Amino acid sequence: MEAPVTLIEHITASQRQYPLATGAFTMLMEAVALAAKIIAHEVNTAGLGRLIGLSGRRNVQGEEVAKMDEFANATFVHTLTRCGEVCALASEELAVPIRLPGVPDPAHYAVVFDPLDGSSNIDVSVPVGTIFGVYRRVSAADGLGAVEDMLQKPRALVAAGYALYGSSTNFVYSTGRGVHGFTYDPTLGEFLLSHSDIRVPARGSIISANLAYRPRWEPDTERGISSLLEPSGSDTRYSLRYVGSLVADAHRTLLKGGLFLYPADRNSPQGKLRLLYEAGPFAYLFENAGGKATDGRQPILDKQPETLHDRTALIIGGREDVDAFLNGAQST
Ligand code: P6P
Repeated sequence: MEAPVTLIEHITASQRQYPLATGAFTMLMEAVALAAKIIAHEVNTAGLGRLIGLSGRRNVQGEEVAKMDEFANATFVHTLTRCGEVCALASEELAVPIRLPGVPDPAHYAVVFDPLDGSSNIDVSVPVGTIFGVYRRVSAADGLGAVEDMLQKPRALVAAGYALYGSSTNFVYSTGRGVHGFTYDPTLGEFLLSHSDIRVPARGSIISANLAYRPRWEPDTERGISSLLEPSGSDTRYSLRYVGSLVADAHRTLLKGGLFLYPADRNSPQGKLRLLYEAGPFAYLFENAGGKATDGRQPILDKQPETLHDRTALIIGGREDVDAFLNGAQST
C-alpha cells in the first residue's frame, strides 16, 4: 500500500508550481497546521480538562468568550508569530490586529482567522472549527504589517481553509488550485490526504439554516427559501440539517452540496457572520470547489471589508442550489 500523502508534502508539491516560491508560504501553513493539532487535542479532551466553560471575558463583538476560545486564539498567535512569515494577524477574539516585523526579513503574508468558531457547542460535544484566510501583504514591506494588509476583498486571498474538530479532525485548504481535505491521524501526528480535489455537487438535497429566525427575514429571503421548501404543486426535494456550528454545516455542504444560509434579518441587518474570517474564507473554498457564495446580492468574494469585524449575510452551496434560491428570492 502506498504511503499516505501528508499535508506538508501536499503543500510543498503545490508550491513547486510557483518558480518564485521561497518556502515562506509552506512555513506559514506548517504553523497553521501545528495550531490546529494543538487545538484538536484540547477540544477532544475538553470534557476532562480545565478549559471547559466561560472565561468571564467578552470579545469585541460583545460575546462571552469561552476558555477554549482564548486558548485557541493564543495558540494561533504563538505559532503564526514564531514562523516569522506573517506581517499582520486579525482574529475574531482580538479587538485590534497584531502587527509583526517578520523575522529575519520583512514578512509577506497577513492572516485572518476565527480561532474557534461555534465554541458554545463544545460543552455538548458538537463539532467546532477554526477558519483562516491568507492575504499577500500590500503595505510597504519594510517593517510592521498594517491593517490594510487584511482589509482586502476575499477574491484577493492567496489561501484559505479550516480545521473541523469533530468525530475526526479534518483540515481543508485551497491555494486556488482545487480544494483538498485531510484527516488527522493522531498516532502519526499528521494530517493525511483523504479528500483530493473536492467538488461541490451542483445540486444537493440539504438545506441548512436556523428557521426559527424565518419570521425576521427580509421578504426576498423568505421568497427564496419558500420556493425551495414549499415549491408550488409538489413536495420539497430538500431535508433540513442545521448543527449551529458554521464549520460543521459548511463542511457537510461542501462535500454533499445543498445550501447553507445565514441571511440578514431585522435583528442583524448586516448579517451575523463575519466577512473577513468566516464568510470570505468559505466563499473562496466554495468557489474554488465549483460552488457559489453570495450575500444574496453580490458574490462574497467581491465584498470590500471596511473594518476587520464587518458582518455579512452568507449563502453558500452547490451552484444550482444557490441559483435556485436566488431565482426564488428575485421572483415577484
Ligand atoms: P445561530 C456560532 O456561534 C456561529 O457563529 C456559527 O458557527 C454558526 O453558524 C452560527 O453562529 C449559529 O448562529 O444564531 O443559529 O445560533
